[in-house]
Amino acid sequence: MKLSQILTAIFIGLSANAQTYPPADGTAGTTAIHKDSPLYVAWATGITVERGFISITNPNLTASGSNKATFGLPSDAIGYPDGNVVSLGDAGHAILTFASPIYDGEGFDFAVFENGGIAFLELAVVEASSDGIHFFRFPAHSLTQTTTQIGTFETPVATNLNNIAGKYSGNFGTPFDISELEDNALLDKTSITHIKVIDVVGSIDPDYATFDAFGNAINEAHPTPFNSCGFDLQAVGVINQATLGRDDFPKNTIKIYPNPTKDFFTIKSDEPTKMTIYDISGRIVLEQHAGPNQQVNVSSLTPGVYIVEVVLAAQGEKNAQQLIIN
Ligand SMILES: [Ca+2]
Ligand SMILES: [Ca+2]
Repeated sequence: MKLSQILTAIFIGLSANAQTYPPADGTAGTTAIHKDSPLYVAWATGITVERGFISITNPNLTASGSNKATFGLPSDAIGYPDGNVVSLGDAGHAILTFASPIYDGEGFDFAVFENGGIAFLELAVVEASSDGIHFFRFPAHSLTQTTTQIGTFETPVATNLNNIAGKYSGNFGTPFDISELEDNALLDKTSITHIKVIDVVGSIDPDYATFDAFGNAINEAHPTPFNSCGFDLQAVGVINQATLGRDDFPKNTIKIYPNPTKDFFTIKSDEPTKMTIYDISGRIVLEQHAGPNQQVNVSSLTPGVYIVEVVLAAQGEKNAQQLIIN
C-alpha cells in the first residue's frame, strides 16, 4: 500500500463521514516534518525563478514599482530553511536542483518549505523531473469549497489539502512521496534531478484558477497584490538522496527490515545500539537499547510514519530512517 493510501485510510478511519487529509503541524496525525528532523540529509543547491504578476487578474497593477512579485532573492530558497524566502507571485515558479539526485525510497522523499503560519497558508503545486525537460505533477487534491472566494487575508486549512506545498507552517516541510507520481517512460524515479514549485493562483474564476488533479479550483487567498505575493519559497529538503555508488555509503549504515511493518522490525547491526523512535512531529514514542540484530516490537504504535534513530554504542554514529507502520 502506498503511503498516501495508508494515511488516507487512517484519516478516513478517524472521521467516518468525511475524507480529510493530515492536519496542521502540531496536531496528532500530521505529516509535517520539522526543519531540524534527522530525516533531511541535504538541501537544494541550485535554483531558477520565473516571477509571476502581483495580480494575474489585473496585470497592470503594481507594487513597489513592479507588476511582478519582487520580494526576496532566488538564492534565499537554497540551503537550510533560515526564514528567508523568494516570493513567486501569481503562477510564478521555481525550479530547484540538487548536488545529488533524489530517489524514490521508503516513504516521503523530499519536502517543500513555505513561510506561512496556520492562520495564513499560501500554496503551490509541485512537479518532478529526471531530465530537467519533462516535468510530472504530484496529484494535488483540494477539498476546499469552490463557491466562495477565499479573501486576501483568509486561509484554507491543512485537512483539505493533499500533495500541495505550503499546507504547513514555516518551520515544517510539506513532504512528497515520488511513488505517488504516475509511471512514465520519461521519468526515472530513481534519479529526480529537478523539483518545480508552482504558485497556486487562488482565484476560483475558471479563467485564472489552478486546478487540482480532480478538476477542482484550488481556492486560497486572492487577490494578494503585494510585492511579496504568491508562494514564498523557503527551502526544499531532501530525505532520500541517491549517492554516486554503493561504496559511498558509510560502512555502518544501518538497515531496518521489514519496512513497512505491522508489529516487529529488526535492526541489522553487528553491535549494540541505542534506538529511539519519534513520531513525525518529533515526539519520542519508544526508546530502548537493542542488541545485535534484535527484534523491536512496535505493535503498540498507531499506524503512520515514524523516524527511527539508531546510535551505534561504540562510535556514537547516528543513523535515521523512516519507518512505516501499517
Ligand atoms: Ca518514496
Ligand atoms: Ca497563490
